[in-house]
Amino acid sequence: GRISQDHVLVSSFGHQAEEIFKQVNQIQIIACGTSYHSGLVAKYWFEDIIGLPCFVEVASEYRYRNPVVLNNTLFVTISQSGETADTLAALQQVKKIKQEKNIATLCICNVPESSLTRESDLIFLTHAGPEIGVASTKAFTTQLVALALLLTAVGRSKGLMTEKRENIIVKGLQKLPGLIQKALEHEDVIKEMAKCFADRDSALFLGRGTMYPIAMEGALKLKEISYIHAEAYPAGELKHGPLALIDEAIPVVTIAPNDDLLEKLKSNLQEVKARGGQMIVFEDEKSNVDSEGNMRVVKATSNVGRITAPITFNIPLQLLSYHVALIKGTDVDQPRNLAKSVTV
Ligand code: F1P
Repeated sequence: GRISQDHVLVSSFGHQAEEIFKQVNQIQIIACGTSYHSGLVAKYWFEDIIGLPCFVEVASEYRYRNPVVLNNTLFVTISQSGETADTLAALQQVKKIKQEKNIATLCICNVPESSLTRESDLIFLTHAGPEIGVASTKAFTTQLVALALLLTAVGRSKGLMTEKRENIIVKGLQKLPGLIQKALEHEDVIKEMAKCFADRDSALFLGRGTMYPIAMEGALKLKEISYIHAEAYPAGELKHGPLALIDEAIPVVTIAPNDDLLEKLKSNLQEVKARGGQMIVFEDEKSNVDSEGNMRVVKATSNVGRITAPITFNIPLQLLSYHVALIKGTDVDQPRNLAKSVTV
């Protein structure tokens, strides 16, 4: 109901949200780690669905350079904890030129009373509940939903929403609970697949479009909780170098939704298969990736669209890292060398 009503949705970002969103000409997203990956998904959404430019950068770099911020930018920080020092420092830097450039700041955060929420003009709370483990999981899913709502709110305020665009976003979000439930049902198969990672040193994750940031997040989770070196590549980039890594010893995880990029992706997979890579493919019911030979295919979703695909496909990747970590006996909740809030 809340999504269908214009004013209720827009004002959930703050009282002045509608006035601010009307003036926005581009979005700049700043975040770290998992939160950065949700921002990268949003870039595809903003540019592809409503045609609004969206730039995304890790706070740990942004804060140490002299970035050019354009007039009428909506400066969005994303953070589970709201205390990440790099993200806060980037926000402080931009606040110095806020008036002069008509910049508004918004934070998407899971902790109501945090440094980021205190320092931002607009606040959107993700309501993910407490994140017990160090590695963000629920936070990521809820950040993506928050960003889809931001896309709707900005699109509506600027008069950029057509019926078709509304349908892509709103209908997608309404289908989400059922789709996530279905993705979770594959846990037993994923647990079985996890066995082929436990004795490996490295893994590759491939995706195209929004599945590229989802692949990056899948690789980060494997690094964070299973201590396996993992890299993510946009599938089209393989031929520009990473193909040299492929042999029988490397598991290659690919996400294959049934979208316009599927045929290209299938030909990328053939290149990996021909070089003996051990393929694990999470696909949509209708994607029909050939499962012969060294390809193991899981039909993880059915009929996902532009909004629902990244949110849903992330679930099997999180489960995969979780089960690899359990097999390796690493501490899923308290990985070595990591802190929940990186405040330095
Ligand atoms: C950012 C982050 C997490 C990561 C780990 C270290 O935190 O990089 O994504 O899983 O906990 O910090 P935040 O800004 O989202 O709180």
